[in-house]
Amino acid sequence: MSVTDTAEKIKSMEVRGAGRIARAAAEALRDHAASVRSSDVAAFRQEMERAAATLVATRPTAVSLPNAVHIVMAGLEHASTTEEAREGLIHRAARFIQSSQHAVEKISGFGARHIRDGDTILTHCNSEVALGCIIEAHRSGKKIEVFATEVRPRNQGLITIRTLNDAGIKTNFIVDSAVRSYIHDVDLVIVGADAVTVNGAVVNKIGTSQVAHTAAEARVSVLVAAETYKFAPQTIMGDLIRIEEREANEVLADEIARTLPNVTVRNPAFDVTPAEYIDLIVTEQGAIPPQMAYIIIREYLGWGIEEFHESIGIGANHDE
Ligand code: RUB
Repeated sequence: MSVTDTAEKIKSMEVRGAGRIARAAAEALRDHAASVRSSDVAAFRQEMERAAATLVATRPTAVSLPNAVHIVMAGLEHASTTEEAREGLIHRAARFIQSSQHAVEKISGFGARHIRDGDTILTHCNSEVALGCIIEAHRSGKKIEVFATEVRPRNQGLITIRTLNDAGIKTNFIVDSAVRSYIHDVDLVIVGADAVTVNGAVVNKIGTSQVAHTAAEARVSVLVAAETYKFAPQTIMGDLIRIEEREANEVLADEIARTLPNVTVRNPAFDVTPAEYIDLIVTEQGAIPPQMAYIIIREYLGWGIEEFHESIGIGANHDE
């Protein structure tokens, strides 16, 4: 698919969910690299950078998107011919897509081990990896039941209940505000993530922090399923994750809004759950307490103190 079409589909949420967004961006860069005709390597690089910027600008919160683009684009500046640049990029895109799919499988297996026979699990929004854990537990023969929220305003809960239904899992569908009414029937909360910050806070679909707060009050464990490329290196430098605020008409129809001139609709798509409400983050490298987020950023995203020192001009003292 072209970069423009992919960007449009990500913006309109036809392609949604942090992992799928990341893979769609990698695919678009791969296809674009294959189609750019220029034989001048500098022009090729410039065109790929333009395409990367278009993709990154589509949705501001899911860190998986800039991380995927960064991984696919890495090393482009070292290529001396267009062919070398093209081949390198196509190879990195293919490797990213494959390892992303592999990460989903691994996390599903790890996460399923935290689900016990007879457990009732609550999930919010529609997360490929969170559902992967639940479905894997069911596949392994555990008798489980799920509470899935509706997820206003875009109703991602409908996608979740279809998937659970098709997997043959007993599911209760509830409105978002019913979480506290049912939390004592729940043994474990499992959600996905759009971003994990250096202090272990998890950015996910709006309402996740209320779910986690309610779970903490009821002493129900909260497990976050997140690939390592959802961890946010820029938070080491103090950058905040930007929370996307979407169109008002996702919440209130324009014709009604027009009759209410004193009313402003606020529609943040995501919120931040602090580390203290999260018991474990399950990554493809294994489960970690949220407080260990820095280690993941440093070890698996190649970001850490050296880059921090370079960025503030102290100068790095390392060999690479
Ligand atoms: C989706 C959402 C998901 C995360 C993780 O929001 O918040 O929980 O992206 O999903 P939206 P996954 O519908 O606005 O994109 O585990 O599939 O990456």
